[in-house]
Amino acid sequence: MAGIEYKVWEEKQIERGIDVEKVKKSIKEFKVETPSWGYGDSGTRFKVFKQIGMPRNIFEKLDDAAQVHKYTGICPTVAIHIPWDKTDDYEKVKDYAANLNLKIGAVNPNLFQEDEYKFGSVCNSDPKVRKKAVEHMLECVEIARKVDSKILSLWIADGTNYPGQGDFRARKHYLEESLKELYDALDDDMRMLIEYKTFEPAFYHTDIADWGMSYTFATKLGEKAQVLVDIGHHFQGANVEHIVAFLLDEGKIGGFHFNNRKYADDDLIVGSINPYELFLIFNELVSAEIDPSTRNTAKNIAYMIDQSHCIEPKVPAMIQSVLNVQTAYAKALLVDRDELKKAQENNDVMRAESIVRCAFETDVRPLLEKVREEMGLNPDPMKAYLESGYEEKKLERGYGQGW
Ligand code: PSV
Ligand code: MN
Repeated sequence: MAGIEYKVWEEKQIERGIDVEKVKKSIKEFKVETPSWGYGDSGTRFKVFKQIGMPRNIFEKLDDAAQVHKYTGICPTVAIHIPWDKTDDYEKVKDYAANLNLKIGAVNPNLFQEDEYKFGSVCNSDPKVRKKAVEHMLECVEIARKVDSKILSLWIADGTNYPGQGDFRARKHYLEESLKELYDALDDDMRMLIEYKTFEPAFYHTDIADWGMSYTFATKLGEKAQVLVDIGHHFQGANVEHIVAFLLDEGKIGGFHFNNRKYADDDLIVGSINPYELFLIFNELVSAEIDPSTRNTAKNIAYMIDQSHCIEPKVPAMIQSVLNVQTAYAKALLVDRDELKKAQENNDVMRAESIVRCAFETDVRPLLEKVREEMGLNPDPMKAYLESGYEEKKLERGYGQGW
């Protein structure tokens, strides 16, 4: 059935001048990381609803991540968060992952959960606290070496709640000094990604509030430092695709975190609230993949789902997220780039807008089913997973570890 539909679909795209084989190749090459913390219990400050069958340790988180990779075929790496995933044998973690056909991806230091960090970690006015935070980041570099990861992913939760509480410029200097220590400890083939967030957990100011600040820190540090964009970390109405395009052009975007939000950093399933925004972000990414001047940067972006699900069953929520990301990417590959360029050069506003929207409105399900078949996967990953019995088997674990 999918085959017949696909033939019709393919003919239509070829008529439009789309190189379908090239599109399929790009979809097969596209990979997205999943986070270890997306598989355990999570919640809000009001309540963590415990689910039965949650992982009790990093190994069981990897078991769950392996299911996502098994059915989607595009999630071969898993990000870890220290100390949530702390263990005394990282070799074992690496080998365990390898046996599941996985690798460890970004290593995330945790600079927000110790009591000492009440007034900040690397921006704290107390040098002892800053030292502790830097040592933790250096420990994460060691861990990255052990698990063979090349990426340190930094989200600094520091900020203040009231005017006058902190000295903005002093805190900026503390941050620069701390990041420099981390930067100097990186191996030549490692990168550090600097994430920004406009708000939360601090409410008056955050020390890395937007992409311009991340960009400034990364630029001062050097080539191994890049900006990480997380969809949920902007003010309402921010044009995330423009930020992405700008950073691509500067060769300074190194990571991207997917999620969706309605009001704040809600960690909803990516593409569930604003699929058009997701598509427009991919539109910029694909356009940069084709352009020789930005291709290298675009091809080296570490893509990751960054969602801690509250009420959703974790593995299905992750599979759905991955499928939504893949769908947006596939649609962006169908934008008629030559026609769009012509329309832009002619200032043909209506035509340009309709070319972009037309790709978004294209049903890519026949294409994705075909690609999955060619990858040896079930064309319907969600159904295949739900029928596999894994969700039921997971219940034998009882209650889990939390993050
Ligand atoms: C908190 O906002 C956050 O979601 C950041 O985006 C980090 O990437 C993640 O947690 C893990 O620390
Ligand atoms: Mn993030």
